[in-house]
Amino acid sequence: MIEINRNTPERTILVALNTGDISKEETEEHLNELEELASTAGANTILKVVQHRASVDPVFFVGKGKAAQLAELVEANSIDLIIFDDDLSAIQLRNLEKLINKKIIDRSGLILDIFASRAKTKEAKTQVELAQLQYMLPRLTRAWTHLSKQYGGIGTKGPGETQIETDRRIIRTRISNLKEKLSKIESQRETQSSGRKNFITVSIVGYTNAGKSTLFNLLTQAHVLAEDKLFATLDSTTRLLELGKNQKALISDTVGFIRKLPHHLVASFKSTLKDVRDADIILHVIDISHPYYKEHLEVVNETLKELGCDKKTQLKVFNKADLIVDKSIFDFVLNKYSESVLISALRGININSLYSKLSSIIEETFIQEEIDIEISNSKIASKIYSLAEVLSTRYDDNTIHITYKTNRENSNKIKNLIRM
Ligand SMILES: Nc1nc2c(ncn2[C@@H]2O[C@H](COP(=O)(O)OP(=O)(O)OP(=O)(O)O)[C@@H](O)[C@H]2O)c(=O)[nH]1
Ligand SMILES: [Mg+2]
Repeated sequence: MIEINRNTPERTILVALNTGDISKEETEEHLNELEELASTAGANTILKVVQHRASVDPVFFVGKGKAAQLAELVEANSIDLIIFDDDLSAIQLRNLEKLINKKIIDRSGLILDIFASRAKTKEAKTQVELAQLQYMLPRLTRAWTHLSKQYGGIGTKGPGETQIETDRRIIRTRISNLKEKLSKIESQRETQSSGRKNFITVSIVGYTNAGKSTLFNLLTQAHVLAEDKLFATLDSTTRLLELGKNQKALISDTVGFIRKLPHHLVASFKSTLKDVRDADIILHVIDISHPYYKEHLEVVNETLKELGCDKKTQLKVFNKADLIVDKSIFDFVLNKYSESVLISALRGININSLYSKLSSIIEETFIQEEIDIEISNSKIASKIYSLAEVLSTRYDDNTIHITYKTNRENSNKIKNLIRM
């Protein structure tokens, strides 16, 4: 595991490579975000280095000259740690470590480290450990360099390799144990959530630090930790949301997204993200005061796609409107994104408009229907209970009249059941 000493901030250099696919300003913004991540992990950024280069160097990631320059900067500035904004291959990592002789990590390693230090529940801890081990497995060459030093360098390939093989075997066993543990947690969740099917479910998603937990607390009087830090929330919390007109929904707050979120992390957070995958409606919170809010919005939509949630009904909630000086941005946003609302979760501005939008989406998404089934067909009746909110049942000779409310997808399922 990557250890970052949390007592004395490690003096750090951040490195980005621009291969011409994004602008200079964007690279700068990516590095600023990396600096925030680094500071969340307890590192102190001393220098930021950008290299403009047509392609990634397979040997050192940056060019050979740049790598040598990094080694000099490390010496001159007593640097402890170098963080690369993109993922390094095992070979690049090994070569850089040999050349620079300091701890080197990449963005994924940094994000995993933050998740590891923030994880509180058994579920989050298991998920993070799984992602960390999967990330580590192909990078075990570091142990080789470590051992080769211990045994005296070149010619010690034998013992080094044996050690790596042993380490790999231990890690693989641990990975399969963790996967088993997670699938148990997932099936427990399945049982817990089966009682929720009668409710409409709303899931708050968004870029990290957008204000999701602040909004969740405001809507539900919950006390989820909300702070000006990346990844303050790692778990899911669900509460009842009362929207008036007898409308009730279950709403959940969950972990935020970020660009270049490690793939293993998304995969192993599947059980935490179950609320998002099961949701009827997505409340997508965007920090409109952030200069790169449009990019954040895209990143979140991409991640939702990865989770198979891109077709769900989505209401965009542009938050932190209180920080906007140039009000013309409001018109722009409301024109560009039709299903959207502008609020300030912190100051409680325009929350009524959010309530009424949400309420009308629920009205549109959920249709009320009535169906008649034969009393002997009680199996279908119980299926309807699991697919819809049953409003009333009336018995009449051999028939049950059921009135229910459900979304279109489940409504079609019910109709198919009757046809069978
Ligand atoms: N000015 C202003 N600040 C806000 C608003 N909403 C949230 N914040 C602040 O933004 C910071 C992040 O808020 P959170 O609610 O923790 O954000 P989050 O999206 O849950 O973040 P993570 O869980 O870390 O992904 C906190 O310092 C909040 O006080 C708002 O409407 N206006
Ligand atoms: Mg949060």
